[in-house]
Amino acid sequence: MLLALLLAAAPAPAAAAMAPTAADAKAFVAKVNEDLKKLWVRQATAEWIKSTYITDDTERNAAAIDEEVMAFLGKTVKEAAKFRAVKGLEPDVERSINLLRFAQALPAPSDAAKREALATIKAKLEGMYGKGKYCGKDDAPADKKKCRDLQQLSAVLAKGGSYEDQLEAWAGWHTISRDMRTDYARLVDLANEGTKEVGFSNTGELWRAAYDMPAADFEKETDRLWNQVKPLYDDLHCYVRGQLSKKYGAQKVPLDQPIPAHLLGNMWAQEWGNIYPLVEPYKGQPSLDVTASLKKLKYDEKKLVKLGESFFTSMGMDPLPASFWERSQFKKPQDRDVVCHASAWDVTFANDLRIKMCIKIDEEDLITVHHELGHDYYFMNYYTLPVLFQQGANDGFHEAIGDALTLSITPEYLKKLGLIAAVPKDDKGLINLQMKDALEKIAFLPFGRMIDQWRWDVFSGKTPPAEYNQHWWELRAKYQGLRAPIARTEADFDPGAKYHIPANVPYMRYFLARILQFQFHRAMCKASGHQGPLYTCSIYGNKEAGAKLKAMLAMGASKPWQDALFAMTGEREMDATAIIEYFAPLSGWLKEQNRNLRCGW
Ligand code: X8Z
Ligand code: ZN
Repeated sequence: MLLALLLAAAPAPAAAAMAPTAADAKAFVAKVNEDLKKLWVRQATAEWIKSTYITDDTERNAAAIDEEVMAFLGKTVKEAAKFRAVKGLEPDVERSINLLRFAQALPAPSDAAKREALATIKAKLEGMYGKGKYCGKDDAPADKKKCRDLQQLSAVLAKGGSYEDQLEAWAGWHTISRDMRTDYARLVDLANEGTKEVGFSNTGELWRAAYDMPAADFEKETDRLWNQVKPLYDDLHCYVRGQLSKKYGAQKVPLDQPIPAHLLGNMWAQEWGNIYPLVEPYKGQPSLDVTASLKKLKYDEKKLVKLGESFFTSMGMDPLPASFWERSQFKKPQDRDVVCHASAWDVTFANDLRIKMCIKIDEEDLITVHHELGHDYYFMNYYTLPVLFQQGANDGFHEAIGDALTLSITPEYLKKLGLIAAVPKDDKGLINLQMKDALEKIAFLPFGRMIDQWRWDVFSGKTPPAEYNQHWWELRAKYQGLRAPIARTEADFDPGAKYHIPANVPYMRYFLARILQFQFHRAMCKASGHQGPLYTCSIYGNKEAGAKLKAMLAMGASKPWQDALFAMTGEREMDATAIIEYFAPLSGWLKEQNRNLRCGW
């Protein structure tokens, strides 16, 4: 009797009682989606307020909620681990559990004080960037003494004045990040500590693991893609260097050296469209200058955004909700600091779409408006999904949508809008047009590839704080063929002068997007029945292409990106042959031009 009683009271074997079931996992995921949505709405609300009004208060407020989100995710990711081995998980449940690990770019340590430190540093660094201004020395001429922000300093480079004026603007902006160095090093340590707790060796590995393939394979993918496009970049670099050397002299721009980084019309030399007049292949062709016409036709910010929206609606998408027009920030406020770096939002994860920009009326921002609306149309098409699936198929997809549409902003389209006077007719016109496009699209590729190489190396410890700046310039030289225009030391922190470093936005997405957008364009052109070379295709107004795009957007992140790519293109690999095909005429022309030059650096 006693024995029987004892047996009955004995607990069941531990493993059997504890083992979670597929149903438990499903319930867990449902609850996480519910809780996370509430937290993310609060976080996005605080972020929106902070980004449109940078003060100590809004920064502290955003950091406090960020900390809550980090605590929740840290705890939840660890809880989720116990479901990974459960047999018979529904595919959506399994995928959600997997995605959860990548829901934050910088996981925080479970130690509360360290988590608070990480949240505070994150908010502070982005604030430092947003508030960044360069004030000239007291003995500087009046126009250089006053404090200038990124927009004003960038305008100097965009205009392309003297070597010295551009150098002053470049060096000036690169002073704003010097004080970020110590905080950045601390952030790296804290994030790595949090990352280890969720099972990755460092934060760079976590970032690389988020692409539905092993992290090591993803790194190889980025190299494979880069090697596909590198020859075209090298040809462009060679030709552009030759033209810069003619303008500034071979002493300042030697023909066998990396190019000084301040002469490409852009603060980071990431896109070179502003130096088009300097490198225009053929003079006397119809003008491609859209900026002048936008100003002449009295475009304002709203009209520019309306033009962007009309591209999407032409393909069968819905108009943007009324709240978009009430809540977005189009113009830089004059009375306060804001984060001017363009972004797109769904603040309540329920079609509460917005963009936040400090729009300039020029061609660059016409393109950026389409880019941002691409994000908003992604949001619009997937906001009914559980919040963990409210993401791009991978982050490169999200960045590629608006850009893919801009590949259909053809001369014919611009002429119809009265933004150019005549459509280029012959081969010379085509080469001019391709040069203009390549300065944006091809020039960007090595920049897109190198930024996270730097961060991967920093997170892995390969590059310690004492080598931050030196390694930055090694990579700038290796990938882009650029050099710092003046001596740099480890008192400088040049990576911090690029938004995505202090804002901790992973950057490989933009490299992938530059390649994917041509792949998407090729697929949508095919769907539209386009015949002829890829560079002549426009999908403006095409409902078949629109339907294809919509179907992919609506998938969000609910399936591996390979499935989303397949639905769109019939291909399962990211592939640079579309961008190469697109630029075939320019590629041949560049080779001819560079015949007698010594390319490389
Ligand atoms: O950051 C952006 C967008 C917001 S997602 C404006 N881009 C990268 C950059 O500015 O560095 C778009 C192109 C690359
Ligand atoms: Zn973007």
